[in-house]
Amino acid sequence: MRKGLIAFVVLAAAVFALAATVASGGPAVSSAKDKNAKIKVTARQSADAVAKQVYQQVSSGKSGLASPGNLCAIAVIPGPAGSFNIRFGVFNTTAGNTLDDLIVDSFFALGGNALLHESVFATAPPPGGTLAVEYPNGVSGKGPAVLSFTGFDSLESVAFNTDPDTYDNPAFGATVLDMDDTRLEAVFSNGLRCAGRLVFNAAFNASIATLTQTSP
Ligand SMILES: [Ca+2]
Ligand SMILES: [Ca+2]
Repeated sequence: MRKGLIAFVVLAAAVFALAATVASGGPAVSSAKDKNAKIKVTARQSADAVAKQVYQQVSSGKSGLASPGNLCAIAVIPGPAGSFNIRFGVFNTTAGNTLDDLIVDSFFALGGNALLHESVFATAPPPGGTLAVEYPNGVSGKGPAVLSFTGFDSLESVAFNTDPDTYDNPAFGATVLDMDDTRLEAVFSNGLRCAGRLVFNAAFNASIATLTQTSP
């Protein structure tokens, strides 16, 4: 009798564990409730159009956000501040360098509490070039996103979405404002290195990072 009970408990525990494994089965299930992962095509397209407008105004120098001298790139996430559509537009503003690698690090985002990027999706490569997601690629990301490009020439752009989460909640809905203080690092041809951080700009209704030269 007692053996039977123990066998039942062990079996029940095994069934429960299996059910829990299936229920938490990776990004597909966790992202089903994640507002950063459910972005309509039309929302992405309008974000890309807004990002381009912001880029044109910021790169003209009239906004005062960037002086064209040592500006290397501009990254834009269109608002509003409470939007869950974390769609980046990144623009190469150099005079002749290709942008080869981009690192998006949100460790200081969410008011210093850190965001990690579970996935990168809906990518748009530069015209005539390629975009590769180096990390996270096929795994649930646990930190920064890393992208590499070919043919990302001056005055061209790329676009992509990420799904930012917290370290204890893989379905966390991060807003555009939560992304503030995300650091972007860009590696260009000929040894040029540039970095900048995202700050939500109410006048543009967008989060903007101006990447300026750090090396040489
Ligand atoms: Ca999320
Ligand atoms: Ca997620």
